[in-house]
Amino acid sequence: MRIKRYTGKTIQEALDAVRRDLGSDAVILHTRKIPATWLWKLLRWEKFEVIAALDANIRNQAASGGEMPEEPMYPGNIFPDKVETRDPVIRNGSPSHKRAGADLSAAGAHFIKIHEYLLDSDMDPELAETLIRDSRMKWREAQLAGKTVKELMFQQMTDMFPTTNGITLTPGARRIVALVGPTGVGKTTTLAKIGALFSIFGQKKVVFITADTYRVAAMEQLRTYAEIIDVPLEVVYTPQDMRTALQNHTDADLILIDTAGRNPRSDMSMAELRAFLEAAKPDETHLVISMNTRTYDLFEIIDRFTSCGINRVIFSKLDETTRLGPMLTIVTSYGMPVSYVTYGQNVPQDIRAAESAYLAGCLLDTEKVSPTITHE
Ligand SMILES: Nc1nc2c(ncn2[C@@H]2O[C@H](COP(=O)(O)OP(=O)(O)OP(=O)(O)O)[C@@H](O)[C@H]2O)c(=O)[nH]1
Ligand SMILES: [Mg+2]
Repeated sequence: MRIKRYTGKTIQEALDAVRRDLGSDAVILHTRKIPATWLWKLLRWEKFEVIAALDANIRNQAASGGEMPEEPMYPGNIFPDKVETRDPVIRNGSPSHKRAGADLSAAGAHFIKIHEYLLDSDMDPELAETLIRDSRMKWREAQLAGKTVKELMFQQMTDMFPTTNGITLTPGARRIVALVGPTGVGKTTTLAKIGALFSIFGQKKVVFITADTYRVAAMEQLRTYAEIIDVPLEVVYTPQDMRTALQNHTDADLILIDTAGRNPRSDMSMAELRAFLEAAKPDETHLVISMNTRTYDLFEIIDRFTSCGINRVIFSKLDETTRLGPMLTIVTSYGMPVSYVTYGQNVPQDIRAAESAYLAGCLLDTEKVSPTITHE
């Protein structure tokens, strides 16, 4: 099977290139408008992308009513029984190579469907392509080891997700953790969830510090959580206040710092945030990003917050989207590990320490986002 990417000033131009190169049997996996750079906007340029595949075996069988799945498959149904059960060799692994041709074709159909699914999940097309290509290269070996296509893909993705499994405390050492991010992504709620996990379930000495003094409501929000969870809250107005607050709690196990939501495009507000963080010297700075943010904006957000020394990412609001592909795009592009994921407004239930297999499962829709509280 050949999978290739084509671009053109119009969709038609890209499709014509597909037809010229792969012929009219090519399968269109994905089309999209490429987000415009400022220069393109200025020049009023537009660019479109088409990902197409050609698999001679599959097409031949489709023509004879063979292995090609006829029905469209949607997220949540990417591993339909039809393909799985139709080919027991692929499902269970095979001791012989007698049916190797048929196996490859059915597996090829499966890979195409998974590729489509990954693109639908908003994963970066190049990453999706690499993932499929690498998996196909490992397919024969995996098949001999008794793996299904689904299991192979799952393993590939699991290996690509760096995670920290939440925050780890060292006995006798205080850990300072700051949460930063754009407005409204769930920083304060997430901070309350983490605080509750460590304080109530982990019996650790937790202290909240908030540097978000712009809105009375913001302070009240964290104060309410602090009262419910029964942990001290320090409100700091200046970087000097931050230093004093930290000196007041040298015996804490975990200091959780909430910050005001920042517009990453505002240099002044980012400089202010940096001043607070320089005073706090956090051991960990987690960037909270909401999964319902447009992919293009996600990159700008991360680029801008990099100046704040972020070294972890928290993916929030997983419950508000079915398109989770950007999670893998982000961690592979920036090499930044995921610490937590959140999937609802309930404190403290709707949070989970991030594990690679869980994230790969979410992405492949094999793992339902679960309300299980995990805490080491
Ligand atoms: N659906 C959903 N809603 C969430 C999640 N986390 C937080 N929220 C909601 O998102 C809204 C904003 O949450 P906050 O915690 O105030 O967000 P913030 O980042 O602190 O906002 P600012 O301080 O204003 O920048 C609230 O209504 C939360 O209940 C989540 O994982 N899923
Ligand atoms: Mg907040």
